[in-house]
Amino acid sequence: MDKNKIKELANYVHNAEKEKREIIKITSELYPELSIEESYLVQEELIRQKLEAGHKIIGPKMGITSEAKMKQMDVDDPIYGYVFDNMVVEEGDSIAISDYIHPKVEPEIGFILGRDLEGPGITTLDVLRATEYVFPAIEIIDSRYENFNFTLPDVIADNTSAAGAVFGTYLRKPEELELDVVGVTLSINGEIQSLGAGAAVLEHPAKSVARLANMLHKKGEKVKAGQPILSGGITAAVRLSPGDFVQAKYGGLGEVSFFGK
Ligand code: 0L1
Ligand code: MG
Repeated sequence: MDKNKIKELANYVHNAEKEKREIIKITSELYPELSIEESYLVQEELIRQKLEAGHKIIGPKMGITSEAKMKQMDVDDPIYGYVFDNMVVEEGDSIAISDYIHPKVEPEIGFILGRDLEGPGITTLDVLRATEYVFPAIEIIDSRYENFNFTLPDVIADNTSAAGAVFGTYLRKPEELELDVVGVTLSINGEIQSLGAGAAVLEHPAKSVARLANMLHKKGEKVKAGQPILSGGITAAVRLSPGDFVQAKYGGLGEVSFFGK
């Protein structure tokens, strides 16, 4: 794929994000042959454009981390993208639903590493030993594609639907918890909409961070100390509507909440 095509596809998803409007997936007509490798080139260009516009990367995020989603999309690897500074929502604050296209929320376990992790060969144990804190988080996903209808390369090019992140302030050392059996409920206006346990994320959320380190190695990058990392959705994502109070509660890891106006 030549540089002009990469730019054209990155502009396509970036403009949709800026203008908060749905687009037809890239692989429908624009570039049906888009491969996974090429889609990461489009994502890199999208990220370059965002940095050029003055936004800053806050940390990486993992996506398609549940067996069910991986099977559904017929893939062996999860995917990654990035949370930017303009996506961060303070715990307890409000967002305007009209600032998004068709937002959904999913509860996640966040990690902060005390030292960089560089693949290959990073294991779940390596991640746990390098982790300074884990914390509760909610990711807001807002695919730029019509009806969240996409193939894997489409969603990678779209920065894995990243649109918002609420980082909870309840910090715990990883050895204080068994992260795979931490239970999570996601409630909207006090009613539980979905629930799950940490093991829904690749059997263990730390395994997801290990996979991230090993995938980033392929492009000469590493997972950096100090950055909040979203390890992947623990439950199915739930659609947001104006007036929603969103709350994720974790066994032993506190809770995190925000409002949608
Ligand atoms: O964070 C995620 O798992 C979302 C990845 C993209 C899939 C989606 O938008 O549902
Ligand atoms: Mg997610």
